[in-house]
Amino acid sequence: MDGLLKQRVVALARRLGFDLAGVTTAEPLPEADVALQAALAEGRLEVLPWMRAERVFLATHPQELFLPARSILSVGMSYLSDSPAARPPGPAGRVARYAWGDDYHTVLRERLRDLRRAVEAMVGRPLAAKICVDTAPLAERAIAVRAGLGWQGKNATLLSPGLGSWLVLGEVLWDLELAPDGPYRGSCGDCDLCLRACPTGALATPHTLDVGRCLAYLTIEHRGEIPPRLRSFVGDRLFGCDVCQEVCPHNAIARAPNHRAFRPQHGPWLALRPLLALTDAELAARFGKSSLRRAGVEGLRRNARIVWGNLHPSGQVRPVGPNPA
Ligand code: B12
Ligand code: SF4
Ligand code: SF4
Repeated sequence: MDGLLKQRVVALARRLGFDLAGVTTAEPLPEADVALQAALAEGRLEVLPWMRAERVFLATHPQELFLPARSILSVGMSYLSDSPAARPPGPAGRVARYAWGDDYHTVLRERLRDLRRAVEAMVGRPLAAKICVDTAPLAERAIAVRAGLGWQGKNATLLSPGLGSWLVLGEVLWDLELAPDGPYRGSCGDCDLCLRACPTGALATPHTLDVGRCLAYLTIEHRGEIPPRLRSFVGDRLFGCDVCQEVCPHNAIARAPNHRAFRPQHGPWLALRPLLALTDAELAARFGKSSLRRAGVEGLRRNARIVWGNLHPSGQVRPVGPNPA
């Protein structure tokens, strides 16, 4: 195992703008395997049609996902920025913080590609490497914990001292033998603020999220109508939910790296009116480089209608159409 090379790779990752970087082995993740299998068996992942037994197995067996892997570089980037965009006039919906700037998938993937090229130049050979940012079947938070980046909080997010949980994660699986870092050994202690703050009770048990009740799932991933019994919980949340992070004491003291890529462009607030009749062309033009795309035209229109209805509970205003007022 090469300790010196590891240090150089981690230093390079820092220079490329990653706030956190650590290395772990490509060995299976047995604890995460048990947790994910339990989530599957208990039906907590049922609403995610792609999260099936095979994917869950791959998530905790990196070498099954990418056979040549000898180590994994885990990176984290904070999207915290301390100059939010101004609130537009009129009715507006709230956007989760990770989606205020450029789409993190693109931001991290491009940097990881640069990193891979730089490491290839450093070691003088092409690398067999797989870059993952969210979309690969990989338990990214469990990997980050084992690479020493932070701990998994009771709200299920990866938290790091000084940066809190305002982090997005990425990995490179490669055929490089790098000395692993030790796992992070922090915990939430007896705090339970996030469990009590979750609007829908999706965090009834620490560390285990009931995905079907989570507003991030309902407003981003869910297709079709949101069940009427859950619509009032959406409140003014147009896209995603940050409640279980906003109440976290570690986030109250988190430092903001203010990365240019995450400069707020689409949040914290978006005007509702233009979204009520959003078209595919407008989605591409306005949100082409943003994570907001993920909800799709139908999803954003649906969410805007629900938020509009929640903001006008007396029903005197018709919550559909391009100019509902
Ligand atoms: C599916 C998914 C979702 C789903 C389900 C989320 C969930 N908690 O499972 C939905 C759509 C709801 C969602 C929401 C969000 N997501 Co999301 N999501 C994912 C995705 C694609 C897979 C996650 C997964 O495997 N879930 C299944 C569950 C079972 O896995 P898990 O929670 O990691 O499992 C652990 C726990 O069960 C834990 N555990 C169980 N019991 C116990 C007991 C103890 C004592 C301990 C310590 C641990 C523990 O061990 C397991 C393994 O680590 C990942 C990317 C990836 N490939 O990993 C992004 C990812 C987790 N999401 C991310 C983000 C940013 C979000 C949101 C913040 C977005 C938002 N603001 O709206 C919210 C956060 C909601 C929350 N509180 O988790 C980031 C998280 C970064 C971070 N700091 O943690 C990720 C890593 C994407 C990325 N590359 O950056 N997401
Ligand atoms: S994202 Fe919102 S709904 Fe989901 S667990 Fe956190 S507080 Fe609850
Ligand atoms: S609010 Fe408290 S329990 Fe929840 S993640 Fe933060 S420290 Fe952990």
